[in-house]
Amino acid sequence: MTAGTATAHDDAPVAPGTGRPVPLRLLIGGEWVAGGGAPLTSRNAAHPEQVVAEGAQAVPADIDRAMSTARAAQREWGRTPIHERGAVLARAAAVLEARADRHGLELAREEGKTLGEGRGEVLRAAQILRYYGGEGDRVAGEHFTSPRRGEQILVTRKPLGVVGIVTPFNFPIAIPAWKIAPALVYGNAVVWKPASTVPLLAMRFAEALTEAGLPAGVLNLLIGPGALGTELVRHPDLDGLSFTGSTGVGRTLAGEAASRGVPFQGEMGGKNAAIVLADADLDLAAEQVLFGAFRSTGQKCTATSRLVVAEEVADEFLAKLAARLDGWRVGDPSEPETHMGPLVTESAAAGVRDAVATAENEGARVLYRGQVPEGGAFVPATVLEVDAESLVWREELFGPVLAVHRAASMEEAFELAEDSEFGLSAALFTRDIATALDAVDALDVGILHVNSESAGADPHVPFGGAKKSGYGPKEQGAAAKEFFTHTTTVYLRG
Ligand code: UN1
Repeated sequence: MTAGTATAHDDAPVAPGTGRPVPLRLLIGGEWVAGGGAPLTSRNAAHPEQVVAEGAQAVPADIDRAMSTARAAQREWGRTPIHERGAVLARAAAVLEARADRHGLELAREEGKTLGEGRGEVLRAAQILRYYGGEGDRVAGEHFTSPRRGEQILVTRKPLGVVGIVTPFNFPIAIPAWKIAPALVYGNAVVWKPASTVPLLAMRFAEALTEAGLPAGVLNLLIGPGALGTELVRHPDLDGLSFTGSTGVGRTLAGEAASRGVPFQGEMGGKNAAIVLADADLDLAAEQVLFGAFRSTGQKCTATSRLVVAEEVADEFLAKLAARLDGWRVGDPSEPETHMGPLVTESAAAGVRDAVATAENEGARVLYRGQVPEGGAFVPATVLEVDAESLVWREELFGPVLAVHRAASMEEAFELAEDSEFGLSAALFTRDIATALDAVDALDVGILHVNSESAGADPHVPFGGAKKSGYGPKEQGAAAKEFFTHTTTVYLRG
């Protein structure tokens, strides 16, 4: 095995925010190469006139090259001891930790989340790499006794082979880490297509792995449009596809994968409720609902987009939330005092503005609307009181919009929270342990937070949704091996 070329470009690193756009490259077979497709320009979400990175996209022929180089590299990588594979991930974690400030700023510029969130996300990617870097020290399979004398039964794990990874814009480095780290440590090779709005951060993640000594061909990065993801899932040589993104795209890819017998893992929409009951600590709840609904400008699949609040405390709670929003500074995310940046693109912002206007025309009552700067893809923090038919109650907007509904009882609150085809996460605010235990039974969600915001996920525990939010095995922790490996059951006699 030979190590790939470490960095994507020979130029000295450009100080983010000051210099020339970073040249975009694809990673195929360990070489950083220019794409053969249409030009791609990655712009600063707050200042669209500033170009963050630019280059040419991949074409379908690049998928063929990436797939065949991945297939060849996987044979040796899959036979490499898991501790050696893990050591590569741990070294990549150290690379990202050393560059957290620089890449955090690049992330804030390219995607639009704040500097603190951007830096935090780079460190989170490092934490995920470290977690999977230690996988060799954990339980690898199972051992059963046999009903027959002189026999034992072992269940061992093997990589799928060459897996496709399709990732969204909203966590440009953490979501790739939580798919690619387990894929690699379990011995798979990867062909990765990140969202075309965040190509620079994708390159940064791939650079960390190549600099850490990942062998050539084990990870291939293809930058390109959404259609490239469809081409990838249609490739006859693919052994699995892991996707995070919109429900519509996820269902299309799941259908393509199913028709070819390719295992599919999909993390899709959410319409996550925060439930604030009358006995809750209202100050804590206001802080956490603020974070859940408006951090990352509401662009998390785990964001709080619905609020169910007990009637008797609703006015008091909403006043506390509005007071916190008054202190929320919206602006350029690369300025340290900013709390909320723009949406990822102007077209994403236009979609959210349209949805809010439609809801208002249909009778939604505006409880709060914040200020935004001129220009850029900004949308004000918006709180709307709605009925359960409203589109902002039912559809995921992926923006800083909170739909509110009052509840007359705990039972009604749980019913309202359950009134969604999605079931990714929920947050419950109460001081009563019996109510919290009732919620564990009543709420059909993949992740339940009691007295904390609906977003957030630790690397060592399962992540994923119930109902229409998820498809296939869960992600992260030990759950990730359910997707990235298959079992061989060995009936062993001497
Ligand atoms: C988080 O809640 O911190 O796309 C992570 C998403 C999720 C990740 C959420 N898959 O937003």
